[in-house]
Amino acid sequence: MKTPLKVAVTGPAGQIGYSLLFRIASGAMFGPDQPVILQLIEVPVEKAMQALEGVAMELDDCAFPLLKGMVLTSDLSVGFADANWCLLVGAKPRGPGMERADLLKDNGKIFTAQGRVIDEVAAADARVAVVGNPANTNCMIAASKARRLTPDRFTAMVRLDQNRAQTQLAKKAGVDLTAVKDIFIYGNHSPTMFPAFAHATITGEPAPAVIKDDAWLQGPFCETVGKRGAAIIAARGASSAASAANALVDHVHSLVTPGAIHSVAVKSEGHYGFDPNVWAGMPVRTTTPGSYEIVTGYTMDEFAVGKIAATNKELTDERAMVAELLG
Ligand code: NAX
Repeated sequence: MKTPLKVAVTGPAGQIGYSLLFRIASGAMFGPDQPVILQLIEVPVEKAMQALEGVAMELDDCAFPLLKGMVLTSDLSVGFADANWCLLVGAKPRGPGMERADLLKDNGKIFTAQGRVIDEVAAADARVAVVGNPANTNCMIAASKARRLTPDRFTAMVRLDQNRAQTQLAKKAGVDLTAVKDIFIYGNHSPTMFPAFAHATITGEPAPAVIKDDAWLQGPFCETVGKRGAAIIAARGASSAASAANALVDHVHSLVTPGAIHSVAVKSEGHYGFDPNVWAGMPVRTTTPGSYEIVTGYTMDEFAVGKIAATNKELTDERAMVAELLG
């Protein structure tokens, strides 16, 4: 029997949490022979902690053989203690009339505290995956608080956008989903993101050659992927949760699977024209479990360069809005 992994999750009583925890405990994230201990961190509000108790009761009632323990807490230093993975899902939602700058600042404070405590108490091999929005910038803030853990340990999720783009390409081409490969997301997890269709393949051929509709690829395709979150809110009356949880399972699973090539928001280090110090989506290749290298060498055409410049600008603007929280 392997040693259980300690998996800290913030926002476990929320929508995404409710779809996520059961998948982690069932083995979908770390594999069918990897036991886990869930360290669940909610806000210190009675209603939230009570809801968390209910979720924990349901996890008990699933009798998952891999679930070796649960910690329910609102104390960051308890929740992140010795954690191997820190999944930062909880965040403050944007309220009516709230400016984006205020949302950035309010969430920035949350990720400042979490980054600091993770750096102090998490395991030596700790990895962090940020889902709470604005995910890229929250991740940058958390990473900026770390002195022990290097920036590459901090990633933000753009996998939901990759999954969305893959499905849209398959539908348009009328092929099975598995025929679509190498569709990667560049930039911010926001409508400015760029799904780089020119590098995607469909049954081994370049996607544009199969789809033969550049206007659709540059227009409705990019727009559908970029605004899918809003379309789901409009249809469902609530934001994407099960698909977001599924994408986080994919994000982490790919990061622990050597050889996997997938979209992750990482410190750009200047690749693909991004500011070196923003967290931007791009393709990475997992090297050893938890570690990765940025896949370089994709050439960008004029359209792609313009899209990347726009999403990079949004990321640097976000950084300017939280400048006082960094470092
Ligand atoms: P919910 O509002 O349903 O749940 C959030 C939970 O987080 C609540 O239980 C709340 O009490 C808790 N929470 C808030 N602040 C916390 C803190 N400081 N520490 C611990 N827990 C805290 O939101 P949900 O639908 O689960 O979404 C969570 C976050 O994911 C949001 O920020 C949302 O915008 C973001 N998303 C990110 C996506 C991505 O692809 N990166 C896609 C889905 C989702 O929209």
